[in-house]
Parts: sequence; C-alpha cells; structure tokens
Amino acid sequence: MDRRRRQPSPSPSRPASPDGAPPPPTTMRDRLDRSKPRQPVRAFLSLGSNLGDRRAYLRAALERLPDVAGVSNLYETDPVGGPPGQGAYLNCVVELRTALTPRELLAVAQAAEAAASRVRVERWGPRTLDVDVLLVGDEKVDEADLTVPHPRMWERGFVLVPLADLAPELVVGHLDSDIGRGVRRVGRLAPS
Ligand code: A4P
Ligand code: MG
Repeated sequence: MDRRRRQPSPSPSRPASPDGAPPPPTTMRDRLDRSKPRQPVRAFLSLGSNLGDRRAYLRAALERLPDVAGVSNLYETDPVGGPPGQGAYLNCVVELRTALTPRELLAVAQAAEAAASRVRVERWGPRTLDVDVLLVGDEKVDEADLTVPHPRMWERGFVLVPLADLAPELVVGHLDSDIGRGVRRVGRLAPS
C-alpha cells in the first residue's frame, strides 16, 4: 500500500463545520493544544429558547451535541435583559464529557444556533436558540469572541439553577435566596 496516500481519519469527537470540513485552528493556543492529546473534561453548555416551538429547538440542539453526559431539568424562566414584552424562555444546561477545546465547543454551539435558523436582531433579543459555553474543565479563555467561564453565568438564575441539578458543588457560594426567582421547573427535555 502507498502509505503517502493514506489520509488520517477524522476524530469522531471533533465537530464538523456546517459545510462538513473540520474547523481550522484559529489561535496559537489551539495549535499548541493539538500537539498533544487532550484528556476529556467536564464541560457545561447552557441552552435557551424563547421563540417558536421552544422545546423542539432545545431537543434538536441536544441531538446535535457531542459527548453528552447529562441534561438538567427544564425550566421556564423570565427574560433577563433585552426588549420589554419578549416571551418566557425555556432553559436547561447540558453536561459533556469531552476532549473538545473551548473554541471547538463554541463552533458546536454556533452550528446548533445556525441549524435553528437563529436571526440576530439585537443583543438579548428573542431567539429560537442560544447556546453558550459555560465551563470547560478549569480552562480559562479571554479572547475577543470567546470568554470561558461565561462572564455572566454566576449572576443568572436561569443558568445556575439548572447547573445545580448537574454539579451542585460548582454553584456553592453563588446561590443566594433570590437566584431562583422567575425560574420555574417544568419537567424534563424528553427525547422526541
Ligand atoms: N461569546 C463569548 N463568549 C462566549 C461563550 N462562552 N459562549 C460571544 C457563547 N458565546 C460567547 O453572543 C454574542 C457573542 O458572544 C458571540 O458572537 C460569541 O462569539 P450571541 O449569542 O450572538 O448574542 P446574545 O446571546 O444576545 O448576547 P450575549 O451577551 O451572549 O447574551 P447572553 O449572556 O448569552 O444572554 N433570559 C433568560 N431567562 N434566559 C436566557 O437564556 N439569555 C440571554 C442571552 C439574555 N436573557 C436571557 C437568556
Ligand atoms: Mg449567547
């Protein structure tokens, strides 16, 4: 066999971009990261929807996610910020056990949003689907288009209450008595 012609097979856990190509490394940190195998870590994504068939958007997003290890309860939550009069959100948090980098997880999140035909009109405006990268092990990223841990997560009941379902030890010290206000449990995100 001519070994020079053999192509490495793609990693099964590496996400494809919407056109099917593997995402390019975009930072020096990513390139360095790829020189050695990454160990899987616990990562958490926040899912939210307040437009259209909210459950269906969340279910479809869940089905797209790689390396899923757990899903919180589902919560209906009052909108935080944004224009007045927008509808209530459905929110949940998904735990992954994954070797993907924070940037690869952002690509996964944005591909899921694109698949939900999300249209960006205004910040914190109504959306079919919002997927945020909350935590990736104990990694920290502070770049123009990616901040991990998510900078606003610790003050938000719609994030912390579902996160507490999966990892109560991570939210200790952040749950004050008001954090659950406007956050109502509405069961689970049942499979379709
Ligand atoms: N970005 C940077 N870091 C991250 C990260 N860790 N995860 C950048 C995801 N994205 C990250 O996000 C704007 C930019 O943030 C992206 O281009 C990405 O590169 P966006 O999703 O386009 O816009 P947005 O969501 O309107 O803005 P933002 O600031 O991300 O809003 P949040 O903080 O996500 O809040 N109320 C309830 N009840 N439930 C909700 O789910 N969500 C929001 C959005 C507001 N109010 C809500 C809810
Ligand atoms: Mg967002």
